[in-house]
Amino acid sequence: NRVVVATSNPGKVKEFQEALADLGWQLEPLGNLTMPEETGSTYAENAMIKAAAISMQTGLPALADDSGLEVAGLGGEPGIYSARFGGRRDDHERNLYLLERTRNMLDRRARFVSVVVLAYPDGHLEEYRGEVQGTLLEGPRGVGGFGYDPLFALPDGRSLAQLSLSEKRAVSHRGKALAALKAAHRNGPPP
Ligand code: ITT
Repeated sequence: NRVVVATSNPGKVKEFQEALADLGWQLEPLGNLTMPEETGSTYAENAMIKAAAISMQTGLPALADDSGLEVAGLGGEPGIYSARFGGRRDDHERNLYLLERTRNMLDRRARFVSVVVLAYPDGHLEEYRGEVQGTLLEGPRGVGGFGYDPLFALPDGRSLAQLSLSEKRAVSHRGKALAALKAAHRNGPPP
């Protein structure tokens, strides 16, 4: 029941580990494998590309997530390009850029989307999706999480960066996608 976690994002690794702990799978890190280029045009395609590439290379099932932030006032940007929004590759720089782009913006509705794919060496794929609706803050709040978490507020006003791992799991896009994966595997055999 070994499963490779096909992500280079340490924040995602922590969330996978916490969410899937009670499945009893042996989650293995990417190690020195390199992630493929994300050439798809949807979250699902990119998650599939990542999971399938790592499953092929290792001969083990592999779990990948492709996710993004969609801001209503930006016409859904940055979406699948969230990791390289404005050409910035560092979380802090990207957050500053997002604040610049959304300064005085009136429609601050936003959502996070996650598509999780579990790929098997025989080519079989499973796909799970989750979303969370919220609003974009005008400045960072909280120090937890990763990526855009300090700028994304839930309807109760707390940002995702103010939540513990388990609190974030209960409400987040990735938490919901992983809950669907867990439900599908609860009584089934390990991968
Ligand atoms: P891998 O492809 O190696 O998994 P990545 O960080 O490049 O890592 P994505 O291509 O899916 O992953 O990019 C998604 C980006 O969207 C990510 O870098 C964050 O900036 C943002 N993001 C996704 N989920 C998030 C979350 O739960 N909280 C905050 N930001 C998130």
